Amino acid sequence: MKHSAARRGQKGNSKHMSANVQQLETTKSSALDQLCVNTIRTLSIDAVQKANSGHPGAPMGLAPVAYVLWDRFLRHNPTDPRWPNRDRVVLSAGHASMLLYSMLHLTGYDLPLSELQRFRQIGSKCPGHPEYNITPGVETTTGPLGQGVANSVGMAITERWLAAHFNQSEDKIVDYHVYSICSDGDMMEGISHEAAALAGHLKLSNLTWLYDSNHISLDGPTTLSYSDDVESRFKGYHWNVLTVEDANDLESVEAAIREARKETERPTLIVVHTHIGYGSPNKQDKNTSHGEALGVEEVKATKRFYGWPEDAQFLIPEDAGSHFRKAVERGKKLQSDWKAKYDAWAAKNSGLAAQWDGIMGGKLPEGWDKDIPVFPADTKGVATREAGNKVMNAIAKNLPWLLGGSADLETSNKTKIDGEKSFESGSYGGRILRFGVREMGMGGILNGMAASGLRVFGGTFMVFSDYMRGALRLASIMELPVTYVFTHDSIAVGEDGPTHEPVEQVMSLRLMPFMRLIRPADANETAVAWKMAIEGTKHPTALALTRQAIPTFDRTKYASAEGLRKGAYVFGDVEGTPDVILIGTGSELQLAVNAREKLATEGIKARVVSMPCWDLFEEQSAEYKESVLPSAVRARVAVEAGIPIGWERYVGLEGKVVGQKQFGASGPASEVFKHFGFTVDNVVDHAKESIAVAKSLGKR
Ligand SMILES: Cc1ncc(C[n+]2csc(CCOP(=O)(O)OP(=O)(O)O)c2C)c(N)n1
Repeated sequence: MKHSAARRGQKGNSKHMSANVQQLETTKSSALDQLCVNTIRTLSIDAVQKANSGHPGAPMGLAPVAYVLWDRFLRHNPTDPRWPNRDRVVLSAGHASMLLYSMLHLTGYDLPLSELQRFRQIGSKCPGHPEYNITPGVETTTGPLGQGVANSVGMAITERWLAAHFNQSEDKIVDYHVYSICSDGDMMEGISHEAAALAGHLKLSNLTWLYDSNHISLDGPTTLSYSDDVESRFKGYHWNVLTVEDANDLESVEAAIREARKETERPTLIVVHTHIGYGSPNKQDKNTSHGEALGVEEVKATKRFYGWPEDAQFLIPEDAGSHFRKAVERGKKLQSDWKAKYDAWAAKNSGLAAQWDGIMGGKLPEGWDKDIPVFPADTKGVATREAGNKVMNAIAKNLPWLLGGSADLETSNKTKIDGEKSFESGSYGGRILRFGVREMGMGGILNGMAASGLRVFGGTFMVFSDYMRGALRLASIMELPVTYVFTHDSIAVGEDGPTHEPVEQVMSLRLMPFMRLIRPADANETAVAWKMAIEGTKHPTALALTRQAIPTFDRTKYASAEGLRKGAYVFGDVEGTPDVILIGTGSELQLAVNAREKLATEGIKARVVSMPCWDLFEEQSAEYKESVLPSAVRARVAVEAGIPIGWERYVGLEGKVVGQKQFGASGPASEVFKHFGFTVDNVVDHAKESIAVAKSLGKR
């Protein structure tokens, strides 16, 4: 325990608040500052104690940092948390959520004390970890360590792009700063390495990370597993690196942030040395202050140390409260000054202003989809990744705020926006994002961009979607309309072999609530899939696209590709009740179509259903579902070159699945396909088997 040093600026433990205020010594900061810092600490402690769950230690250590940041730097308007030019704060160490909730409450956001008192309870605006869309002022959902800092890079990229796109030499309407508060855990996670490296490369000087260096993580001291030279690491990433030796020294914290704000070439990392559980006689500097309430007696002892009335709960001393609330008037003024600038700018730049309103209002420009092509029938066809490129480009032409790129697989993923520049330092208006081989980073960055209003997409091989899974999950939780271009979507990858051939990925993405996995069966379904992805403002969309050419179906012979909108549709039918239903997705629909023809020569009537998106199908009415998959027909076969588990949902116990139960193999794609049974004959055999099983049970 280093209480003698830690007590700096404080003494006395009188039970009377007014007396305490007077007794607080002011060495480097004022008594009011100390009172405010301790208000943040005690609110956080009390909420965790009341919930008997949560993480008090980090807010106790970080309170001075948060105080200086909000009090002396942050340009925000608590009465309009969505003011577009506000500074962003991302609490990447989401477990320290009470720090953020305390700041939002104290500075006047619509987050009443009663919500803090219901911390971690069902329906509270103060859930265990900060959640986007639940709490006003929370910029992104955090908790899975490392994701928040990656989001902050996406937000900083967005600011640079908006500034390049909208600011005019005489009128600048975009100039916000992005801060992220992060912890040892954030620093250890690989995603922070990827995101930091890219931020340094892009020279994002509008980004500052405040690193809570307290040498403690969940299991104990960080020395158990962590000895990175963080300063050197970030210098190696071309960051500006600053150090604050003592977080309680408010002036040092302020000086460091001021320094960061002056930087014009590099993002800044401020390593702030803090004490986890600061002020707790028995838990400071210990992991016991990390993940559980301090305990009733320890709370009292800690409050005594702060010079706080030990029995007071959720106490906000009047002086502290009114000081924090100054943020409200300050914020209103900041926003109204900005609005005047904006109005002058908008009067001169009506076209840009319409785009700005579109972005900020989540609206699409008139005619955004007018150039999407219709692909002519073609038996040889085109790979859906190629078709996807054409469709995406047709959209990008009329949707100026569609940005995207790939994790170094542009030529494979076909994600290039034609005629556009790359987003690079010195050329921040480019719309092609170059993530490098950083899938995890890409996922987190895309989320930060989408949360800032831009429409974004990112590509990699389907098999590497696993690397991005944490970010995909958060996009789904946050309901962000990110589009993922996952090409090479089956064992038809071929020669690269099992490491590059997705088997379980397509099905596993269907498991993720809110994620729309769409596996289009030809070029025209790809066009509708992209349309759905862009029209939607809530769902992330994972497009599963083929490497290999597949036929573009003749839609005069088969149903319209618009059927994709319903998730599944009758693609080719028969007179009367079918003997069997063949369900196909993506590149395997052609097997179902050809099997249908072969079965017809034997007098067996097969209906073909194209089922590119389970989630969309599940949203349809019972009548519609029955019209596609009539319950009277039990003989069914699903054909998909992926793990079969799950297809029972649609083929039932009498049905069969032509799927891929094991990892793939290296060889020419067509050979690999045949080797694992993806042939018309095999589908026909499965259809007959299913018919036999159904018949044996007295069903059709
Ligand atoms: C990706 C991920 N892995 C594990 C966890 C569980 N977890 C929460 S906090 C934490 C470590 C805490 O250490 P640190 O980041 O240093 O925070 P501090 O203890 O200083 O508050 C862990 C492992 C998590 N939230 N996210």
